[in-house]
Amino acid sequence: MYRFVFSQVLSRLDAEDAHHLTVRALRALSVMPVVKRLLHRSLAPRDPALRVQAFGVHFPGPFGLAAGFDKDAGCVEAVSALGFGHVEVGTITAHAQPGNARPRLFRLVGNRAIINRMGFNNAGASAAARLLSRPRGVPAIVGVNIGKTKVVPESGAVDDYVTSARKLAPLADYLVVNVSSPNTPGLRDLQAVELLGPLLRAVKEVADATPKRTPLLVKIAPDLADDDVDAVADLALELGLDGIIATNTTIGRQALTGAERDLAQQSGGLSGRPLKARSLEVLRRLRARVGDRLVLVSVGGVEDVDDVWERLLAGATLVQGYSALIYEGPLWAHRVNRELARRLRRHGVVDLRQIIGRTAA
Ligand code: FMN
Repeated sequence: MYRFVFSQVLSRLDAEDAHHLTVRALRALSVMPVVKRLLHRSLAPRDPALRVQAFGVHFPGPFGLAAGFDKDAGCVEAVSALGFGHVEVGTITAHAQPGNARPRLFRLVGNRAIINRMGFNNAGASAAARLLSRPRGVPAIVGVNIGKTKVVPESGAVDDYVTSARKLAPLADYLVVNVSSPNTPGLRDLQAVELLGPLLRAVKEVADATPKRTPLLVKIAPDLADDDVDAVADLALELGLDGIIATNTTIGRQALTGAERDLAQQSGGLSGRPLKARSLEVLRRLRARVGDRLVLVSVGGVEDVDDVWERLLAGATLVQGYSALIYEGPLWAHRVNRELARRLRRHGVVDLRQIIGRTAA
C-alpha cells in the first residue's frame, strides 16, 4: 500500500514538500487523542524482550527515529504511536533560523539514499521547549539534539550550545551535542578534541544540574579518520559522557552507484543505504575502544531487522533510522519491532543484553 502511495504520489512531489506534508499529518494526529491512543496500542512495541535500559532510561524497544525528521519537536507522540521506541528531535539551535535555500533535500531512490543540506532549519530552543513542556497523551521517550546557530561564530559556540541546553535539558530524556552535520559551516571542526572538550564540559555541567541529571551523548560524523573516532571515544570516557551516537550523514559519495551518480554533485550529507558499511565500521571501532563503558547508538543505513540485529550484535544498545522511513513508510518501525521480537524468541533471547556486543570486533 505505502509502496503504491510512494510511487504514485509522494515521489512525484518535491522531496521537502512530501516531508512537510507527512509532518503536518503527524502533527494533526498528535492532537487526536483517541486515534493516537489506538495507534499506540496497536503499533508501539509491547514485547518485554524488546525492552532495553540505557543511561537509566527505560526504552520500550531499541529502535528509534534519528534526528532531522521532527526538527521542532512537533510530533513526538505520533512518531511514538507508530512504534519508534524513542524520538530524537532536532537539531534545535538556540536561535530560530530558516536553514539553507531550497532545494535542499534530494531522494536517490535507486540507492535508497537521501542527500540533504537543510542547514538546521528550526524554530529555536524556546519554541521547542514550549512544545516539549506539553503533557502527552501517549508515552514517548524523547532525545533532544542541539546544534550551533549558523550566525554564531566558533568563538561563541560554547555559549550558544549552553543556551539551548539550559532550555532543553530539563525536558529531555537524553541530550545530544551534534557536532557532525555537514551543512553548518565549521560545525564539524568542533569534533577536534581541543574544541570538543570545553564544549562538552560546559554542556555537561548544565545537563548534570537538571533535577534528574540528563544523560549526555555526542553525535559524530562517519567522515572522521579512525584515529579521531578513537580520540572522541577517549574524550567521552574522560568526561563521563553517557554515550556516542554514530553516525551522522557523510560528505563522501564513493558508495553511490548507478544513474544517480549525477545527483552526487549536490552538496550536503548523504544518508541511507550507501552509509551502511561505514556506519557499522565506526560502531565496531567504538565498541572495540570503549566496550560497554559507554552506550553506543548506531545510525546510518539501517533498513530492516537484519541491520538492527547486526548493530545490536556489534555493540549498539540503541539503533536509529531515518532515510529508510521515506522508502518503507509509516509501518516501518512496527515491522522492525515485530520481526525483532520474533527473532529474539527464535534465539531464546529474553533480554536484549544477552546479544548486545556479542560479536564485537
Ligand atoms: N542529524 C542530526 O543530528 N541533526 C539533524 O538536524 C539532521 N537532519 C537530517 C535531515 C535529513 C533530511 C536527513 C536524511 C538526515 C538528517 N540527520 C540529522 C542525520 C540523521 O539523523 C542520521 O544520522 C543519518 O541520516 C543516517 O541515518 P539514515 O541512514 O538512517 O538516514
